[in-house]
Amino acid sequence: MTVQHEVKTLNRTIAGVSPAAPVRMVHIGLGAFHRSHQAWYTGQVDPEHQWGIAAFTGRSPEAATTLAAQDGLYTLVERSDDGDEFSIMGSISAAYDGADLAQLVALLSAPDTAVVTVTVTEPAYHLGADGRLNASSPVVAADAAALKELWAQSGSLDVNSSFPTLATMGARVLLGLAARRRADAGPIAVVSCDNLTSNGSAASEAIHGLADLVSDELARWVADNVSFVDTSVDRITPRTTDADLAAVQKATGFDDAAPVITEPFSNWVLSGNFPAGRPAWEKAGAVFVEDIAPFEQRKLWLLNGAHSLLAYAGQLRGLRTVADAVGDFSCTAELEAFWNEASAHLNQPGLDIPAYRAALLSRFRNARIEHLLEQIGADGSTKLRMRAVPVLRAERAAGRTGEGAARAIAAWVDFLAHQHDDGARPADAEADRLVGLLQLSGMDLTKALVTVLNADLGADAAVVGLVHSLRGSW
Ligand code: CS2
Repeated sequence: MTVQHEVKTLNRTIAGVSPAAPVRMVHIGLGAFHRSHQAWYTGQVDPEHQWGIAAFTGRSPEAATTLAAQDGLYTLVERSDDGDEFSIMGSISAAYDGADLAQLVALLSAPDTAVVTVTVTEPAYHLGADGRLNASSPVVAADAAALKELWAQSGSLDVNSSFPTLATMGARVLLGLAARRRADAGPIAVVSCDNLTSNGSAASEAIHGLADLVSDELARWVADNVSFVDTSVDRITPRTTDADLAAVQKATGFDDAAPVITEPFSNWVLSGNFPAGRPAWEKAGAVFVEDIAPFEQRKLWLLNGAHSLLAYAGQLRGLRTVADAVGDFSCTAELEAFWNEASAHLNQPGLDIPAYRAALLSRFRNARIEHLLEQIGADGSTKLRMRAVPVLRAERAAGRTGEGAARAIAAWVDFLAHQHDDGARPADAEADRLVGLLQLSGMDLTKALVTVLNADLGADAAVVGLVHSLRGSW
């Protein structure tokens, strides 16, 4: 006999979750990763309910509409080899459409708002291969012009009446910061939680770099009042599927339209100041360090670098998930070769690379986490710049070929070429440029795509020759 359970609406009253905490943090980029990571850490360490999060979407408003309808609540499913654990998370106090600049301005003008966290994905910082703000990108140029005009009209980005349309994270946050300056609401921390090299500097480039284009006075205020914190963030969070929605409803009885699936593991390393305070994230295991570089490199090269290699080499071999790829002999051999190269440049004490690699392999093998290679393969042009290029360069500087890292690049080139032959457009923020280059073939194509990642490497005939020789070996 099947017992029919009544499905309950998910809200704070019915779920018995405390009322929403007052907002002290603003988040930009309301996706699954924010909810499995920063929102989870905050929920773990805030028993007095002092640190509510107001989360804004990055692009479409959809995630905010869904979450707002459930009072900001969602189920976090921690999925291990042994089973699932379900918890209802309440640290998000409010969810808004990222285009709702009036809300953003109001919250950033409030002295109680102490922290802005950001997860908008790598390309959304609009930085060039040199790490500087790409001021000639049409969206950046349009946002800079809109802010400049507003500044010229009001002398302070006074936006009481009408708001401009701003597309980029940098411009939206800058508008909010300008309002904070006008309100004299004090200093604040901006915390990038995206997988970028020196993500604090990247956020500074995206925001402060734009302020430089708008007004010297505003740029000075940002320099004096905004602390850009560097972080290394880690928690594998695949896309939620329909089957997950059904499993959550079955296990909890709640009709949750936005659950998040994640692994039990999580890690957060931070470096920088919080001039207006912060939640005690260290109580949930976050680590504060002076020098983030070694931790960031360990994570970006060993975890993310491996992910990108597996994403392309795995899909070229017809594989679907990370767990499938680490079950494939050729993929794991390539993975180990890449890891050996990267590890040679991770020598700082305390990194414990052998244990880190072993733990990564078992995380990747968690077959209950359906982490799609296709999802990881998106935006390769930005990701490989930080995941494979630094290892290749370090290997060559040490007098070696860097074949392991070059193979990740070769896999990307072949993957793009195959996709193009099938008539599919690359899932990449630089798709237009890539489509143009994919008209080329042979060594010309290899050289052009290596140049997209790094101009010096593209000009190095030995590197281009090596990458080219590794193509087609899947
Ligand atoms: C992945 C990351 O999609 C990707 O590019 O490499 O999202 C990865 O799963 C996370 O950084 C894990 O912490």
